[in-house]
Amino acid sequence: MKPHILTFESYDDWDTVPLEEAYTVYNLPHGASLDTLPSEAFEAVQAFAFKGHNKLGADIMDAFPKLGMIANYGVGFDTIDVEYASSKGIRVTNTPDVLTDDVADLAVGMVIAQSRGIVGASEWIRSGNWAKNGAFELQTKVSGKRVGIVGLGRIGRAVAERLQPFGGEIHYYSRSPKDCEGWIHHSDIVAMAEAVDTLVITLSGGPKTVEMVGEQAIKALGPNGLLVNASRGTTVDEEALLDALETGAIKAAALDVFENEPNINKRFMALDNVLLQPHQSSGTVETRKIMGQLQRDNLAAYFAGKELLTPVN
Ligand code: 8YV
Repeated sequence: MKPHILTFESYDDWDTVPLEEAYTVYNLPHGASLDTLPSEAFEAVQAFAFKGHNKLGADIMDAFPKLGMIANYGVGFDTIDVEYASSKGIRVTNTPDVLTDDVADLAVGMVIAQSRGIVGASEWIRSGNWAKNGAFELQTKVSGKRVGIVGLGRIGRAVAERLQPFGGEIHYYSRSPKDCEGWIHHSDIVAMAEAVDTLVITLSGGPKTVEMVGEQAIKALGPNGLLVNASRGTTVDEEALLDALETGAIKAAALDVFENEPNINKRFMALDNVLLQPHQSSGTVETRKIMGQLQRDNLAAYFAGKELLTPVN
């Protein structure tokens, strides 16, 4: 008999087909509550193929007495109560490394797009402004600038490596200096924000990093500063960021993540100095296929009693 699993949100066919070949699959679509599942699912499900950014806590885990494994589709697992899972002997895995390039690519893309006004420039043509009113307003140079990376993990390092050839300075914030010659270490985010033109946030989510980039750091970037967030919305004081964007305390922001996704703060909509992305940094066909494969490989290892490939606990 095939093991029973519960998948969350929706998957593409390249994931659904192999999942259904290997398992009896129940699915909890986006926004659906547990009551919508058939009653036999609760006793049967042994593992979750988890996806999305909703909370996964004790209430959901406890509803499935045979649950032994949560395979997360994503590197970040801040919405999963890993401590509770561990206390119940439930193993948790994630999908690190395979999405690093994509997240770093998008972060750098956001730096360039927002500095050079690429989205607004396209709109300038479509709206007929180029023909009617002439040249687009002058933008901000990217090369040679000082960039501060908040959190020099796998993704932060990949962002820094991509930006290094632009010839500016690379600064980074981390608790202790890392092995990266030529990059400037800061143990204080506010001091780093004062020293750079652009701040790129690549922290992991979770309670330890909540609003780590606070009002002071945002203001320290100054009126020519650009803030880019490719981590989690929780890492930034979003109200302070909105205030700074509205008053011109900083010049611009480019954000792939928000506090309340997908129903983001409406104040963002009224601002033309913020580039908005719908949490899509790992969202390429190539990477999503590999993420799905790694999630399935972890599930397969669990059911085969083998060592998990990318365990979190
Ligand atoms: C999501 C992400 O997993 O990996 C992460 O931490 O935030 C993303 O890759 C993806 O959007 C699916 O929800």
